[in-house]
Order: sequence, then C-alpha cells, then structure tokens
Amino acid sequence: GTNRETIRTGLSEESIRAAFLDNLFYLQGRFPEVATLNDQYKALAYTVRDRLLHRWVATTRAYQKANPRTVCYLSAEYLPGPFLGNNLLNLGIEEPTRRALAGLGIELDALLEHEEEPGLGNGGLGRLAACFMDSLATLQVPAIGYGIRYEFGIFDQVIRDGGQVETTDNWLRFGNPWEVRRPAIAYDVRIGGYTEQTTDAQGRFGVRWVPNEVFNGIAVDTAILGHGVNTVNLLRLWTAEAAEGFDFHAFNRGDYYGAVVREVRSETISKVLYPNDEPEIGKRLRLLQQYFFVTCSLQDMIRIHRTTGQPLDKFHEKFSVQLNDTHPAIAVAELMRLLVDEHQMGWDAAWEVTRHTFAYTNHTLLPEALEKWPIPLFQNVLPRHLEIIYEINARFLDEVRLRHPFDTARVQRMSIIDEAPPRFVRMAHLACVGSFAINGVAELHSRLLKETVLRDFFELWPEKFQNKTNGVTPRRFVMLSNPGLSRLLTRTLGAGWARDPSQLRVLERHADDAAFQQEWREVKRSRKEALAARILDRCNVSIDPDSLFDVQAKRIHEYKRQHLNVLHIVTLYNRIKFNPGLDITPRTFIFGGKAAPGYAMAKLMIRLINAVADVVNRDPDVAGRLRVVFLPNFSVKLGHGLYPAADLSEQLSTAGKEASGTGNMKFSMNGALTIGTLDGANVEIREEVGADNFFLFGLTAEEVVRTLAEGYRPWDIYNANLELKGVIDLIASGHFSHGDRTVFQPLVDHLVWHDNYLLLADYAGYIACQEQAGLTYRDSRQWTRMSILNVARMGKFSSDRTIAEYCRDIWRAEPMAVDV
Ligand code: 26Q
Repeated sequence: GTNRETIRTGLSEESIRAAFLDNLFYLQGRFPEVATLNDQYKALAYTVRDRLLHRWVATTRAYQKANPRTVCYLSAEYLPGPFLGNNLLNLGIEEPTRRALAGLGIELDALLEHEEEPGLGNGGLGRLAACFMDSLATLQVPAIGYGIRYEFGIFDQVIRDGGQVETTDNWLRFGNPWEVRRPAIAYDVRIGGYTEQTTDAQGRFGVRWVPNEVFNGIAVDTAILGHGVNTVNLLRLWTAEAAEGFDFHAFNRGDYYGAVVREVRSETISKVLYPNDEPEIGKRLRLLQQYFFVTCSLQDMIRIHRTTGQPLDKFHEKFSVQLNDTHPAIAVAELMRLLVDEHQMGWDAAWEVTRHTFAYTNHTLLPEALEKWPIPLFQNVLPRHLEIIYEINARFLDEVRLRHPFDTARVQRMSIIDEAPPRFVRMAHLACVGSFAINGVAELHSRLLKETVLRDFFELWPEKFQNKTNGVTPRRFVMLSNPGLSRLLTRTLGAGWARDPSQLRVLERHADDAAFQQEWREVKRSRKEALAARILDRCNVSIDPDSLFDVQAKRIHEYKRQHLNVLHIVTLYNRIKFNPGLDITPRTFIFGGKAAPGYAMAKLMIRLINAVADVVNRDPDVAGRLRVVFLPNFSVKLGHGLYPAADLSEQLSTAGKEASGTGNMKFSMNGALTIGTLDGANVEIREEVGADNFFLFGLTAEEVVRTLAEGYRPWDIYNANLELKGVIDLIASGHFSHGDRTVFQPLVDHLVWHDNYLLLADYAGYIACQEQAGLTYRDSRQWTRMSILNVARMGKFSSDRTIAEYCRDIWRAEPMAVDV
C-alpha cells in the first residue's frame, strides 16, 4: 500500500529514517545499538538505491516505449568515484538524509568517508568516461556505458621507505550495494581454435569458427542518475564465468578436477585491471579482456535492437558506439563477424552498418602508447577476427591505391598490418578505418593528430576528423567536493550555475569586491584546514594553512614532469640554505599519484619526492617556509579533498605530450591558479581565464620538436646555469639519500645526458614563473581576484558542454525527458 511506497521512494526526513532502519533490520539483520559503520553505510546505500531503482525502472519503460537512438560508450576503464554522496546530491536529498541520520546519532560524513570507491581505471581516460556518464544522464540522453567489472581495480599504493609498494585492491570485499547482477543477461565468449569453410543448403559458403574455449559474460548493472532529472542510464559491466558449472566431457572421463580448474581460468578474464597506462606488447590476457567486453556489449546491443522489431541493417540508426581509445577497437571486426557469420548478412551490407556505427576517440600522441598486437598472438586468440581484419585491410588498401597510385610507401604506412616481423595489428588504424568520426580531446591535440600520427588518414578522410575538448562534471568536482564554495556561488548567482556554468561569468562583477573576496578566502581557508588535518592524520606532517598550497596530482610520468617540480623545490631549498634570512612566500608542496608498477623511472621519481620531503621537512633552517608532502594512494575520493584546497595547480607536461589533462580543469574550477605549459587543454584554459590569470612558462609544442631536431644538449644547459647545476649536483651528491650517490644516479644521468622531456630547457622559465606566482600570492587581493576570475570563466570545461558537442556532431543523439 502507500506505506510501502513511502518507505521505498519517499524523500522526506521521516521516510528516509524509516527506510534506513528497515534496511538495517531486513538487509543487514541489525538493530541500531549493534550496527557497525559498514552496516550503517549499507543500510543507507540501499535506502538511496531504492530511490534510484524507481527512476531506473521509469527510464527503462520510457526507453522501451519510445525506442530512442542510444549512445553506447565502450571503455575498458571507469573511475566513477564514491556513489553515495553523488546520488544524494543528484536526488536532492542530502539535507533530509543528514537530518534523518542525525536523529539516530549517526553522522552522514562518517558514512560517506566509509565508502570504498571502484578503482576500475588508471587515471584520466577512466575518469573521463565516468564524467561522460554523469553528463549523459544529466542531459537526459539515452546511453549505456559498457565495460569490465574488474574484481581487483587499480592497486592500492603505500609508501614504504620512500618508495611505492603495490597492494591489491579488494574493493568487493564487503559487497557492492550499488550493483545489480543480471544473470539472465549473459553471452557466450569464444576464444582460440580455428576456422573452417561451410556450405549451407543453398550452396552458399560461410565460415565456422571452432573455438577451443567458451565462457560467459554476465551483466552487472549500476544506475547512473542525472542531476535534478529522473533519467537513470546504465553502467553495464561484464564479469566472466565458466560457460557451465563443469565440463561434462571432462567429467565423464573422470577429470572432475580439470573441469573445475577450467572454470577458475575463465574467471581470470575479469579478475584484474592492468595498472599501466601504456600498452605492453604481447599481454594475452589483456587482449582477452578487450575482446571479452566488446563481444558481450555488441551481442547485448543486437539483442536490444531485435526487441525493437527492426532489421539488423538499421543497427546504426539505433546505436552510436563510441570507442574510448583503441582498447575496444576489436569491435570493428567483431561487429562484422556477428553480422556476417552469425546473422548471415552479406559483407558489403555488414560493412555499411559497421562503418556507420563506430566513432573513435584518440587520447595520446605518444608513439609508444599506440596499441599493436603481434599477429601470432592475435591469430591464436582470435583466428576469425584476423581473417576479417585481412579482408577489411585488403579492401581499404585498394582504396588508398586508387587515391595514390604508385605510392607504396603510403600504403605500407597506412596498412592495418605492420609488416615488421613478427607482424602486428595496428589497433588505431583499425579504429580509423572502421569509424565515421575520429576525435582528439583538446584543440592542440586534435591538430597534432592530423599533422602527425594520423596524418595519412586525415589526408584520405578529412571529413572524419573533429575535436572534442574534454570537460569534467561540476556536480562531483564542485558541488559535492566543495559545498562551501557551492553555497557561496549559489548565494551570489542563484542555483543555475551547476547545470549552466556560463552563469558563473556573473562572478566577474564581484572579483574586486572586498567583502566578497573575504568570503572567497574563507572558503579556501576552510578547505586548506581540512586538508591539513587529513595530512597530519595520514602522513604525520603538519602543514600551515596560511602557506601557498602548491599541488601536483596525476599519474607519475616523465612527460608530466613531477621531477621539474622537485627541481624547483630543491632550488628554493638551496636559496634558503645559502641565504638563511631569505624572504620567500611560504609554500607547501603536495604530490599525489601512482606509478605503473613496471615503470622504473616513475618509481624513482616517487622516491625522489619522498627523499626531498624527508630532508626538507626535518631541516629547521627552512621550517616555516618549505614543506613537502606525498599523499599516498591518490584516488577520486582523495581528489575531493585536494582540488578545493589547492592554491596553485601544477600542469607541467612537455608541450605536445599531454593530450588534454582534466585535473587542470578540476583545480581551476575550485579557484586554484594554474602554472603550466602550452599543452593539452591548458591552452584553452588560459584562453578562457585570460593570460593575466594564468602562470605560463615553457617551450611551445613546435619549439619542443625543433629543439630536439636541432640536437638538444642538456649537458650544456646544466653547465651554463649555475643554480640548476647546484640543484642537480645536490641530488647527485646523496644529500637526499643518506649519502648514497647511486640511488638517484639513473635519474640525474638521464637528465643531463638525454632529457627527452626537456626539463632543463624549461627549467629557468619555470623557476622565474614560480617566483612570479609566489610574489602574486603575497598580494592577497590580487590573488583572490585571479582566483575568482578563474572560476568565473571555467564554464566551458563542464563535461555537459563536451557531451552536448558529441551528441550534436557525432552521435546525432537527442535528449528525452523521463517522468516518474
Ligand atoms: C593499453 C593497452 C594495454 C594496457 C593498458 C593500456 C592503456 C590503459 C590506459 C593505455 C592507456 C590508458 C590511459 C590513458 C589515459 O588516461 N590518457 C589520458 O586521457 C585523458 C582523457 O582524455 C587525457 O586528459 C590525458 O591527457 C591522457 O593522458
């Protein structure tokens, strides 16, 4: 009756409290006096999930009825962050929930803090996918995000003796209240074996793929609710299982053990996320993972399409499928296989559908990061797909030859097959050939794509190329993580800014208003105090909230140049040591980020940061002026506390190397000023906020290329700049490594002899720019003005804008409102 309705759907404080107690009792088997924090968290999570389910069902109904065009986002990674707070926010029930719990003596913040986030991604690319899911739902665009439900996500990072140690991320240990397992939605996944020719009753030839293993993918769904709307889209992640409980054939032979072991093997497919944000050649399991989630997703789309009663040659009218980098690019061959082999469509008709279905987003220009699979491995895992790729390639290369007769070099360059032994499948080429649209993720990146890695493809199909500058969701990264700032914004501008951040421009009027500036500083100050408390608790380092918080949080990579930041820290350290009375702006340097476990230089960079931190933080000569902190295990959740507390955002990548960056946007939206190069989206951020409100340094992408081409000699720079030499020599001397001169030698040698990422070329400019930033910080009215103007002008970088552009220019997808 009505009472039941209320307990499952009611949004008042009373219904939430009743539902919470009900769930605590019936789901956890607990009463308040004995409930653990985890019991309380789960009871609340289920209370919130009930309120989502109700909208979820309404959305599914509405989609079934209207049969709208649907966006399918294919991504091997998602980093959604903790769900509880975001769902409360999007439902608009944070306050009644807080009161409902307070009435029971429970603090909502403690439950929010308890949630373990799904770390199903490495960094930017996975987080972008999650922002896109948020914006799609908020814009009410029908969409499904497909991916892999890794049992173990990105490793947990601990710092031991100054170095990174990885431990497993057992995120499902206490169960996951947000997911709904759908055992009825399961598909066969075949691997290995061989192919043979078949003839049907009409004498037509076909191909049969006889695999040597079959297992299942099972759907596990998570609701993605939009902000202030009823739309709930699906995040559908696949988990691998054995096709049957046991292999009858093996069982009859008495090989019961073998049958069970086989089952364990199939489950390893979705066991663990690869923690590298670059491909490693020849990782068979990684190829299996990619194929696994792609075939399940495409079979699912075909099933959905068939429920509409439409024929398969209209598949591309129902779905637009976005490939998040090349990780799902095997989809081009798999859709061909499903259409031709499984649904008896002719090759040409199938190719028409396929090339109108896919669009491809590239996220990197680094040649070592372009995926390619050795043919022997590929053949072994996906023999039928290799045949299909050869056929696609033969037809494609004919087209190239028609356009460019006699240009055999071009044909070789463009081929999907790299002929250098042992021969490889180039996944980016497969993605380009099979897609109707190709995009980069920032203006500069999209331009460089056309000029460098995808130049031949641009010359052949200029109309396919687009730019879609990345964005981030202002709901999670401002409203949720910075409620103080949000309240100030809403009080000043009204509540519309979170859905229409162009309204933030009105803040410009208040940029010089002393009273408003004071409130602005109080918000920042309170976030800095909160971060200081957390750092004292976690790292046992006390930091001064009045100091300039200078933050670099991102994956550790040579091209991102965390070690350039370290060179600056050591420069200041030396300046104070040589001149103890030096009057400099007190700073706290905060780092966060994980290194790929096999990336030795990145791990050495972490060691260097911690070694410098150790010496600097213990040296009384610099106390009160310099502090260095490495915050372990950076995650979406830690980001919530970090972005709002930052004064200065470090965006130091060598120009031309960072495709976009998205952390840069999160910092600036929270009022941090950026010190950065003209790389990725930094270029556009600077354009928006104004050159006066951005600390720019460094070579341009063109200058970087020219410098390297002209025979770059870092050794000469090292010898010519005495301050730089002093810094590098101090590191080499063992000053930061208990006298051990060997530890950092690889890093130092690399810098003075190779320096592929041009730290030494950019050093002097960076130091001068940092000095400017430090001086500006002392003028608190000027700094606050710049901070306000940054927030006022960051509207462009809402992922809502990005998604609206994808919908308009690529997906041809339209919003569809849902009523409950
Ligand atoms: C590929 C094959 C095998 C194993 C791993 C991988 C792999 C996994 C993850 C390759 C790359 C990634 C992640 C890349 C990534 O995060 N790129 C970032 O994408 C962001 C969103 O567009 C950009 O803002 C960043 O500039 C870009 O570095």
